[in-house]
Amino acid sequence: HKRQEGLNVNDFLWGGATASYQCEGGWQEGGRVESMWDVYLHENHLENGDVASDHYHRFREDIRMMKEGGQNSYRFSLAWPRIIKNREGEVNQEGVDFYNRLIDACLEYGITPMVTIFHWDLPQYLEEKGGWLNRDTCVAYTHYAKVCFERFGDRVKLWATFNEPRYYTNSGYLIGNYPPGHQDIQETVTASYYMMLASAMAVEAFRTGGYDGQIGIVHSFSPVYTTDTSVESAIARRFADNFYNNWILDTAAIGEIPGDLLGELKKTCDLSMMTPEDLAVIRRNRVDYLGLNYYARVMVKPYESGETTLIVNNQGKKAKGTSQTIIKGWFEQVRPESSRYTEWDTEIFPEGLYEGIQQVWNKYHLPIYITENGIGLYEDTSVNQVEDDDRIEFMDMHIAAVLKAKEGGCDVRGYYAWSPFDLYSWKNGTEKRYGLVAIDYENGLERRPKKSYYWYKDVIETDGKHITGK
Ligand code: BGP
Repeated sequence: HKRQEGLNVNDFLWGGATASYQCEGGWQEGGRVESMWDVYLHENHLENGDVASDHYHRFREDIRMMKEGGQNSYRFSLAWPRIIKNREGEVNQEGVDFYNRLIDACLEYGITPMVTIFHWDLPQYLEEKGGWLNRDTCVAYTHYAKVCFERFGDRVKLWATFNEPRYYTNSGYLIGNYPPGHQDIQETVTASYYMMLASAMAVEAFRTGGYDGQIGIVHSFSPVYTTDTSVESAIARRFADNFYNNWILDTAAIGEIPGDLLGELKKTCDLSMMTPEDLAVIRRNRVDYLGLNYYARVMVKPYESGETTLIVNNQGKKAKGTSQTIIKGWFEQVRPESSRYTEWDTEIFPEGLYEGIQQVWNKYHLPIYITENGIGLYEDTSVNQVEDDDRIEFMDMHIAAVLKAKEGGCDVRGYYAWSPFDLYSWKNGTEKRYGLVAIDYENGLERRPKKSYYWYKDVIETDGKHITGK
């Protein structure tokens, strides 16, 4: 295999991030088995990722464009259903070969791969046995992670065990808008716990295997704000911070699930799956770095009334303004009216990234990568070049926040645009576009760089000199 040359490991990583299900396509090729997303989307007749961006066939072209766009790193995920064939854990060599080609292409172009082991595409054969509600999945995951370290660890030095366990379990088990589509608090707690346990088990396998490099976790980071400085608001903030962040970050970085959170959960949930042996695994296997995906902050106020309500806008402008979060007894989300919002109700608040990085750095003192940041927009991609000035403005403000935190002494080591090219945005389909490169889904999936692609290239080449922060 080819080795990477010419890249200083101390270089700040500027890249783009994707996820296997969202970009690869080729869902029945190369011995890939079904994932829970294939089954869920097919059965419900929803827009799917059968073809997606066809990265499975065009990854060379995509990576070449990253290189030509000045990027020096690519964050992507491995599809478990391509690598492990069945519950017995047999390896699919064709899947391994595919990722070998992809990793080699990165190295050929001087691009540092940052590899996510699990970004939501659980093999259906495991979902059928209860998926993340079943501890056996932790064992299967650890076997899969070991296969990845063995086969790719000679060239991959930056690993993430999971992408956004909080978002995954919330969507799949609490809100119910993502597979498996349940709405159950107990299941949410069980699945979240098992994912964090699996993460720690993979970290342990990484350490005992003596692999070279760093292993971390990627979190959907929502720094919490309150409307005032009352005691009630401070309590609501703590509840919200436990709900959104601490459950993942404390567990991964300190090795401890917050005690006050466990105390609350214990009132209504069965926590007997948290055995002393497994809690010890969590405790002794902390991550090397934290990956933060930042889209927006969350502002909360004390809980007043109503049932637990979680409404996510997966319909864009058709449902603008309908998003809502109430966690009964804990907090209610507030929508700051003076703020700007995307068509999918995401607040635009770059200050939250600056303050959030500081909070995370001060609390955990671990290296930080901004593993995702970007804006979903409706775009007409039939033109020669999409003039995505809104994306440029968004990225400018957020990169300014990252650089300011870095200059202020936080150990931030990289920034990844979500996403280097257009891809399938889960339940939002392909009309919610994030890419720096447009994909013309109607015309043979042709790739055409948007204005932001050239803008990002200039940012990287000038080390952010032209960033305005406005
Ligand atoms: C993160 C996920 C990504 C990606 C991104 C944008 O939560 O890690 O997979 O999809 O958010 O979100 P969405 O596609 O829902 O707009």
